[in-house]
Amino acid sequence: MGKLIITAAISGAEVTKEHNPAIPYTVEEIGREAEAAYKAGASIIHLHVREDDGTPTQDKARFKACMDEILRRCPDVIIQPSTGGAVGMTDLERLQPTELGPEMATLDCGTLNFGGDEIFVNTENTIKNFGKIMIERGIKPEIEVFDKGMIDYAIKFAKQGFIKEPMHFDFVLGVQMSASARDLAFMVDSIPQGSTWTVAGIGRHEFPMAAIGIAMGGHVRVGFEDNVYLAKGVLAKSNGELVEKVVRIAKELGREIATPDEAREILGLKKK
Ligand code: KMH
Ligand code: ZN
Repeated sequence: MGKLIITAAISGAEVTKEHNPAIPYTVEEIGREAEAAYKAGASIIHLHVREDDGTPTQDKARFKACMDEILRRCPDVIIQPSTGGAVGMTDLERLQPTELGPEMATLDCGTLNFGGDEIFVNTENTIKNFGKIMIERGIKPEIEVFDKGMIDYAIKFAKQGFIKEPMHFDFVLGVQMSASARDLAFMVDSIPQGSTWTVAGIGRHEFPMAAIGIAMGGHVRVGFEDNVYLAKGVLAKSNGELVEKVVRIAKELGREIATPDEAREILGLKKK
């Protein structure tokens, strides 16, 4: 089996210091958490940024400050800004970090329920527009899929020229769709041959999904955005601890960890 790419979703937009005091808000905190994840074995940092008080923002200048700080500490890491941002943001707000020309960015391929009355809106036109802009700006999308229909959208929009192939998918299981081995196998079986994939299990599903994903030859995302616990009732002290746990599982299952440059090769990224 090939090497394992670990993505660390270090901050998210919804979790707060009330969930876990280690959630990073400031530029310094973001940099420190990215470094902890990178040193533990993460080759990709999936990035949301905040104001100092924790308010989620897609402000380009704030992204630039955070990305500069991350690259100062982890010069070769792959930074993958979110274009999802937080529920309720406009498309124009959400697209701001793509102006910085990152190697990757997320492309959410459908609308979904996001808890309570919240709906995370991604219309067909939004997806197509984001896809087109990413092609123009030379950014490899990570296709965020929260249920199987979003894979079908990605395939349809790739055929129409809005997404380049081979595609890289992130299966986010445990938000709208359930998270079981059967669910993951169904998703993997539904993507085009030659695609790459990562699994992000939400909450208590994080490590079971990681273990199954590693055994299946896929890649893994962990981090505070998805889960704040190291084990039941034990808050993680940093994203580094979550990545370390995945590295331990991978070692037991015989998967070596990819460096950022090895991850670039696997994903077909051009280093910028
Ligand atoms: N915060 C969610 C509304 C992404 O990063 O692209 C969107 C999200 C997905 O986290
Ligand atoms: Zn995200």
